[in-house]
Order: sequence, then structure tokens, then C-alpha cells
Amino acid sequence: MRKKGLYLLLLALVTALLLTGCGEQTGKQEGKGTGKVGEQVNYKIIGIDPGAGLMKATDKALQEYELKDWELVEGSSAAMTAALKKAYDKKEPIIVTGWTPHWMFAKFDLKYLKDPKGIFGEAEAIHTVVRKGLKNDQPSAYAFLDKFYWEPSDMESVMMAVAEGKEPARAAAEWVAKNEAKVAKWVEGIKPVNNKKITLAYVAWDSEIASTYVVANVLEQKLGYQVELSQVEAGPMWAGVAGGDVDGMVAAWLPTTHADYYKKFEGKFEDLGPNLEGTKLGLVVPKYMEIDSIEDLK
Ligand code: PBE
Repeated sequence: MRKKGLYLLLLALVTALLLTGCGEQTGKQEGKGTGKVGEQVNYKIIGIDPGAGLMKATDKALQEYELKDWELVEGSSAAMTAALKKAYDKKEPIIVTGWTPHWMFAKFDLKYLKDPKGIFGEAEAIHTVVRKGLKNDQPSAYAFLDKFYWEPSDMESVMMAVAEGKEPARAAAEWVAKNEAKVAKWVEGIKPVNNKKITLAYVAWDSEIASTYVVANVLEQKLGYQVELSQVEAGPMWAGVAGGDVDGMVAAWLPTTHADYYKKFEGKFEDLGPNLEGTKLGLVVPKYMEIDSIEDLK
């Protein structure tokens, strides 16, 4: 009787151990993405706002790599990073549309999927674009916008502060205070104005929230402007500057990402050139996923 009980207990223990072992293995396989990545992520790529050039590039990638079963999910930058964080915390597989500069690469261990067909383009630059006539109407703002140029690491530090919960205006003000010398060069020799109004358009991309609030802070604090920020979609941002309804923006990704908008409105705006160089776009996954190329999604 006692022997039988012991035997049964042992059997139960061994069975339990075996089951746990098997369960663990399955879990591991799923998390690491061996086999069918598509099934693990329901053939979904988590996108951002539909007007983003990144979304058009991803649509093109789905075609060019013949990923017929796949769906690009529209949303927003905020929804994308929220989905990424949720999956990452649980070590679950996820594929998102991503770009650099972005705080997510500092917060999470991520990698770009290789893009052998070059659909997402080479490194490009973010340009400052203003309405025609701004040079005459608002020479001080124009001179500063023309001068505005910073490094990816500058933008990232503002982005990071916002990602960690700071109000964008506060994060921008703190960055400006910490970078006196750089800011002084941007406004050197420019005459401040007395409370003139100026409107900047931007899209709620984390990178552009950072740059736009920094530029607004400098216009207000160093040059005496009263800045109105207009948060819109990418199409209306370009249309606003081209139509003269807004004075300018610092969010034009060129020559590739916003090529359509650039062509559509060509001749109706003034391109002041790069304010940041060395960007990148693509499909991004956590490093714990065992895929390396967009081709692995087939
Ligand atoms: N982005 C960030 C934008 C430009 C800035 C890469 C998401 C886009 O795709 O249009």
C-alpha cells in the first residue's frame, strides 16, 4: 500500500516534469520565431499613421517581397510603440514599422530587418520647408529656420525625455537650457521681434514632436515670436505650407520618404535644406526574434 502510493507519487512527478518541459519548449519556439513568423504575429505588421511615407514604403515592400498574406495595420506612432512595449515585455514576437532617430532603440533591444531590395531607401535627411514669401514677411524666423540644424543624438535626447513622460514643451525647454552654445549659434545676429505670430505644422511622429517643440521654444524664448503649433497629418502638413496657411515645418523626410508630397507641391514651397542627417526607415523586430531579413517573412 505504502509502496504503491510512493510509486504513484513518483509517476505523477515525472509526468508533471515532462509536461512542464514540453510546455517550455513550445513557448521558447514561439518566442524565438523559428518556423512560421507569419503565424506567430498573425501576418500583421504594426504600422503608424496612414499618411507617413513609411507606410507607403511598407506597402511597396509587401508587394515587392510578395508577402501576399500580410496586413499592414494602420494606427499612430503612439499606438505602435505601445504595442511594441506590450509584446517586448512578454518576449512575444512583433513586427513594427520603425525609424531612426527614435527612442525605441535605446529602450528596447531591436533590429532592422534587412532589406535586400532596397525598398526603404538609403539614409536620408530631415528638411526644413517654409511657405513662399516667409523670407520677406518674417525675416527673423526665416533666418533661424534656415540655420536650424542638429544631430540625431540631440533629437534622441528630447524624444527620450518625452517618452519618459515629460510634456514636449518642457522637454524642449530643458534641452534648450542645457544646450546654450548650440542654440546661441542658431540665433546669432538675428533680430528678435515683438510678439509676432508664426505657425508651424507637424505630425505626431515622436521625432517631429521633439524637433518642432525645440524650434518653437527657440522662436518664443530667443526671438520673441508667438508660436502656434498645428498638429496634422502628413498630407495636410505639406498642403498647409504649400498653400501658405502655415509658415513652415521641420518634418520633411527627403529625398525618398516624402517624395510624393514633394512632387505634388513642387514649386509652391521653399526647401531650406537638411536640419538633421542620417535617418533610416524599415521593418523593426525585437532582437530575440530569429529572423534577419524581410525575405524571412515569406
Ligand atoms: N516617419 C517619421 C515619417 C517621417 C518622420 C519616418 C514616421 C514618415 O514615414 O513619413
